[in-house]
Amino acid sequence: MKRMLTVLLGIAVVLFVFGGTVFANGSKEAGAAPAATSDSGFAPITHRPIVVGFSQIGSESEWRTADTASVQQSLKGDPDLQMIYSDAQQKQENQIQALRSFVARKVDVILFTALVETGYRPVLEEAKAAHIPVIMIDRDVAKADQDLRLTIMGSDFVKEGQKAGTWLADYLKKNGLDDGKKKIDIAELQGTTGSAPAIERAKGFRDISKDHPNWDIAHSQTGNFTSSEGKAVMEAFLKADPNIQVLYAHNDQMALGAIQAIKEAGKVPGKDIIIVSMDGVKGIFQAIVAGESNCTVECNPLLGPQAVQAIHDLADGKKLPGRIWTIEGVFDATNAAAALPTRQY
Ligand code: GYE
Repeated sequence: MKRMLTVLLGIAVVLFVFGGTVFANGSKEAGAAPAATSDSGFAPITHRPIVVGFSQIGSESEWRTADTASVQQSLKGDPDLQMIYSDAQQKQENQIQALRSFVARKVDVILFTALVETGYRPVLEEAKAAHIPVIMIDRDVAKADQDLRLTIMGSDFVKEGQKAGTWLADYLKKNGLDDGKKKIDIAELQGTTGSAPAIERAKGFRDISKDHPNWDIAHSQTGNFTSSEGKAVMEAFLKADPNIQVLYAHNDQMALGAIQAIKEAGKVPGKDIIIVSMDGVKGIFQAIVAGESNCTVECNPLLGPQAVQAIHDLADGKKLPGRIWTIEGVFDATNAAAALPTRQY
């Protein structure tokens, strides 16, 4: 009796698997009945390859180069996936056009890094109407538009800003540089105006600075996340104010440009001006080890494996978490040299 049951069960499993396979071959175009929506709200993807449109913002920094390479390599390295890549070259209109072309080509999944937080709603609605899931990677859209994307993977930029502020408070205190009364003159190089990391890193830092009434963010301007603009803006800051004591840069790339400007102004970066920035790219590790910069708050760009995992989970009909965080650290003169040999970006 038991054996009979086992045999019957075996036949049922074979039929189920075989049936599934036949059905899978039917794919979208073959007129198969639309698959039931899964926990994610989207139909499981049964055909192969799964076509993924990846809309990247550009190549403004070492961080971005590492991020693009990680995502591209992970997608290309997976035989189940086929990537269509688009580089918006820092122009929102290019990005909207790319997203629209992904919808027209009926890709299975869109991977999307939003250059700035707002302005994508109409095209995201088009993706939704076409039942194409949108997975954000790195930079999110604004809260009001988050109903149109499935999930976001990347860093907590507010927390990064807080980590920078906390590091600075500790450093100033430890070195007897802040008595809580005398003004601390701070310059801020912001990231691309309207982008999630610029908005949130500014906010996170202020969450800490508001508890230090003598901290004065006397200068704040965008350096667009690039070394050249970081340098130019820092030059202007230094011309206007020779008393700047701290530079808070929203990424390492701008800090690296600013270090040049500080040197050219006859000052010593890392000493005359304390520098804290974000990302954790090799260049800033080297600068910290050389004493020319002071702290970097890590922001991990190696998001490719996570992206591939999310696509597979989605294809398998699993529910994706609303937010997929990356784990990161803080590096200064106490630990940068030890970590440098193992840094991957
Ligand atoms: O910090 C910066 C880049 O969006 C987190 O963009 C990313 C930021 C990163 O160009 O270097």
